[in-house]
Amino acid sequence: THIRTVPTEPIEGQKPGTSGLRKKTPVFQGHHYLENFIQSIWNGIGGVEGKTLVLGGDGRHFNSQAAQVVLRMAAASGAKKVIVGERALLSTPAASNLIRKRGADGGIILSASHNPGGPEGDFGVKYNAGNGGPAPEAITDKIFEATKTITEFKILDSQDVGLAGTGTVMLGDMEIEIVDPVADYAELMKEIFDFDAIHALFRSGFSMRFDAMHAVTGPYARMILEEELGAGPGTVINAIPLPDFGKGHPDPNPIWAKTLMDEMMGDHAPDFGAASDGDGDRNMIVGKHCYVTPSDSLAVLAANATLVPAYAGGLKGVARSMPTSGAVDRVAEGLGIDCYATPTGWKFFGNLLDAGRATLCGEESAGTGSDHVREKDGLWAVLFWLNVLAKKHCSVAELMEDHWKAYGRNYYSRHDYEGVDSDAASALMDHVRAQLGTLPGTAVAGMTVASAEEFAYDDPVDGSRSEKQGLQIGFEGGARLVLRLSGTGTEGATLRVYLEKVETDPTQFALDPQVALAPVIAAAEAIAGIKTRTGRSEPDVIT
Ligand code: VG1
Ligand code: CO
Repeated sequence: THIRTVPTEPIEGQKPGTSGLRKKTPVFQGHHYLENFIQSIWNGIGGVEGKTLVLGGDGRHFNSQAAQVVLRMAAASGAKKVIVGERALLSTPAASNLIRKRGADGGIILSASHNPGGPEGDFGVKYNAGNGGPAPEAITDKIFEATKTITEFKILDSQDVGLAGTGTVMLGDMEIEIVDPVADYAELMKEIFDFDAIHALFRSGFSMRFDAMHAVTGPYARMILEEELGAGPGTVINAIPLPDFGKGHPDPNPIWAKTLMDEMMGDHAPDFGAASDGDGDRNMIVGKHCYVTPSDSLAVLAANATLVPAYAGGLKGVARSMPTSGAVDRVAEGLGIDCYATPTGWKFFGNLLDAGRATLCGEESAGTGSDHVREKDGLWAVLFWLNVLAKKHCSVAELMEDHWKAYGRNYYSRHDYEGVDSDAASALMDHVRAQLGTLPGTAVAGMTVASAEEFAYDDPVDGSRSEKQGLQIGFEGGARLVLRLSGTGTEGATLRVYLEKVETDPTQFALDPQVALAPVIAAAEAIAGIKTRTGRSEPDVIT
C-alpha cells in the first residue's frame, strides 16, 4: 500500500448547504470532485491524523464507490480507525449515535437525504463533528475555504475493502471496523421507549404500515417494528434499500408517499402509518384518515413526552426551526419551559442539545429529534408516537382533536416552487426584502401586517450569529408568512413559502388547511408576486 499525493485544482461551488454538499451524481463522479471535497474536509477540520471516524451512507447510487474513496483517503492522511456500517450503510441518526457511543472524532455520511438518487439523481456528503451532529457553520465555512485553496490530495493505492460482513480489517496502518448498521441503534431505541407497552399494543390488534420508500430505514424498521415489537410481517413495505430508491422520491410527505397516504385514507386503513426518507432522519406520521403535519407532531410529542421512559422526568426545553409552526411554542408555554427558534437545518440545534437547554427539536420538513443523538431521527419519532398511543389508548385522530382543544390549531402548509430560475428567485427575495421596512401597519389581503423582518439567529450558547435566514412577516391575530430559498436543491432555485394561521375556535378545527390558509396565501402573492416572478401558476409541491 502506497500513499499517492495527487496534484489538483480547486473546483468551484463546493459550498456545503443546509445539510452537507449536494450535487447531481455525475458531478460527484467527475474528475477529482469527491477527492477534492473529502481532502477539504480533512484540511478544514485540522487533519485526521490519529483520529477515529464513523462512515456510512444511505445506499444510493455511488454510495459504495464513494465509501472506498473515503476509506483510502482517511488511511492516506493517517486516520487511526474508521468504523463503517456493513455495505457502507448507516442511517443518519445511526451514524450520529455511533459517533457518540464510540467517542469518535467525527463522521462522514454519504447521502443526499430526501433528494432522488440514481445515475441521474443526486448524491451528497456531510461531515458530522464529535458530538454526532452536523458540522456547525464555523466548520463548514472552513471546509469551504479549504475547497478554494486545495492543491493536492492524498490517497492510498489499494484494492477495495470488502464491506460485506462484520469484523475488523486493516487498510495500510488504519483499522477498519465493519459493524452491523442496525444493532447499536436498536439498542438505543430500547433504552428510550417502553417496548413492552408497544409490544402489547400490537398484540391487542393495533395495525400499522411503515413505508421505508426503498431507502435506508428498511432494515431498521424490519428489525425494530416487526421482529422486536411484534408488528405483523408485511408491516414494513418497500423495505429493501435500492440504489435508485425504486425510482421513487424518498421524501416522506403526502405527495411522495402517496401509496401510503391512499391506504391510510382508504376503507381498510390500518390504525397507524409512517414513512421515512432516504437517510432515515425524516418521518411522516399519519393516522387512520388523519394526516399529522410535522409541526403538530412536534407539539404533540412535547405535550406527551413524559409518557416515554427516557423523558419521564420532563423536558429541559424545546426548539424548532423558525419556519416551523408555533404549535410547540404554546405547549412549551403550558409546560413552563423554554422554546427556541433557530434557522433551518439541524446543525443549529446541536449547541442547544449539548448545553442541555433543549430536549426535543423539530422542523416543519418532517424532522423531529431529541438529545438521544444530534440528528433528526425518523424511526425514533415513529416509536415515540407508538409509545404515546400505547399509553393513551386512543386513535391518532382523537389525540389530535384533544390537542387542538387544549392548545388551538395552527393551520400550516408549505408551498414549494422547484427549479426556478436562480436570478428570478433572488429578485423575488430582494423585492420582498425591500418592503420589510414599510409593511408593518399596512393591510394585505384583509389582514394587518404586525411585523416584518429578515430572520437572523444569535446562538445563545456560543454567541455566533447567522444572518439572512428567511423573510418573516407576521400578521395581527397570529398568522405568519415566511419565504426562503432552499439550501439542499441541485437545480436552479427552490422557493419555499411557509404559511401559518392560528385558530382557537373549536368549530373551525376541521377545515382543509388550504382553505383555512387562503388569506395568507393571498397575502404571499400580493407581497411577493410569486406567479409573475416565477412564471408558475401554482406550487410544484404542497405539503
Ligand atoms: C430542507 C428542509 C430543512 C432540512 C433540510 C435537510 O432544507 O427545509 O428543514 O433540515 O432539508 O433535511 P432546505 O434548505 O432545502 O429548505 V434532509 O432529511 O434532506 O438532510
Ligand atoms: Co434526510
